[in-house]
Amino acid sequence: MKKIICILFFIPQMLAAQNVNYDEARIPAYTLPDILTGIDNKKITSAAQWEANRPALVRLFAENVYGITPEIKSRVKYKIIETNNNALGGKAIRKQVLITFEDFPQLNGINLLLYIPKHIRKPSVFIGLNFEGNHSLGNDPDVLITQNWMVDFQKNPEHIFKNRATLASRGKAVVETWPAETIISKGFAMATAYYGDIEPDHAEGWKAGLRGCLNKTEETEWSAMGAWAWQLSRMLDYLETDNDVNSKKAIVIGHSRLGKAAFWAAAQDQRFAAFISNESGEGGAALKRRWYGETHEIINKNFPHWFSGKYKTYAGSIDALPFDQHQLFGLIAPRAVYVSSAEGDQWADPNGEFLALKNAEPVFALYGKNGLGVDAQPKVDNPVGSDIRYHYRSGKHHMTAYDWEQYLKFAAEVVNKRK
Ligand code: GTR
Repeated sequence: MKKIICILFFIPQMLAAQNVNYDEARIPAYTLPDILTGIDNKKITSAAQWEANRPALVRLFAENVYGITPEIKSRVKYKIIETNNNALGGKAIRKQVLITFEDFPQLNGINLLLYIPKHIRKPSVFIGLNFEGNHSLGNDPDVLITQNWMVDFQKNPEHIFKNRATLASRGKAVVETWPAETIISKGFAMATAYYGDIEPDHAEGWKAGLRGCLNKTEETEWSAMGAWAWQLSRMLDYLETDNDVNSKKAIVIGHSRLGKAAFWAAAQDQRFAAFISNESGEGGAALKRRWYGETHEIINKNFPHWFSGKYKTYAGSIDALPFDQHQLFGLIAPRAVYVSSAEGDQWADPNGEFLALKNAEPVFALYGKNGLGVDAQPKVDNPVGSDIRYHYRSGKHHMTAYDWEQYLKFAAEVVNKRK
């Protein structure tokens, strides 16, 4: 398993090896745009002023990076495919909900898998996308196998054959991002869906996905990241109709590319009560201006569909971007946020992830929220912060039991306690 993840992770690094820097001392000096200067160039000194600045800042990120999410008005149907009141050894309620869009019959719809602990009434809920279908996450035999196209992450035809999941791939996810039993035992619900339900993750994938339904060309307003973020909001729409969970306490979480999508979803959609970035790196939690690990040029070369056409025009001139990712964290305030990096994941620029969150502190302070409590990136396995939190884990690019231990603590201490 670990070997597969390493291969996956290192391919793009090998492709672009000549441009990759892992030496902090070689990073050219850069200046971050002042987070407390509004789009109108006026100084921001109150939460109200930050709120007033919010829509224009979201718009700026959309225009330049993630693409503009169009107004999509399609009638939505929720079909509860099945419910089981004795799932996960009798500890959880399981629901599988098919979300379809009347105007886009070409799409199979979003298959939402929901586990709800039985010992808590209306629990907070972790919500996020998964890499290889709901069935790949655990050994629950009744979870439906996704029929949709998927990236051949594993290079193992027993699990993914001709870009489709096989029966044998149940419980065989390349990244075990969702420990359902642990989440349930701590009194939280989880809601997840396969990210390829809305757009297959390849350069031409938009044609078969939601963006294709809208007849937008790839290079126009929005991007695959935008479509996946949209998917997360539609999953939350459903949760708002489900009385068994507390949708006001929805914690959007994502690993790696799915962390980038979750970040953009949380920035745009303030209904998400909290955001957790697990090694989302370039295009996610990491500062763009730092020449360290994956860069703007590399990510756009390897994944041209992830971001908007406009974003590509900053190749070689990233300093010209009128913002950086610390401001995207500012857009999460005053909600709770957790960022995690891993020592064996220098590709994601762990220190750049820390610095982005650190430089967002002034916005959280406007709302009376505490900062990280440290000035420099902490040592490994030493979580810091209270309202906003960060850890630098030992080990590789992954989402581990250690990560979840911190997230569940954070959810109990911060998210559950908020009004
Ligand atoms: C890598 C990519 C990263 C990250 C990762 C993943 O190949 O360079 O930005 O998104 O994939 O999603 O696993």
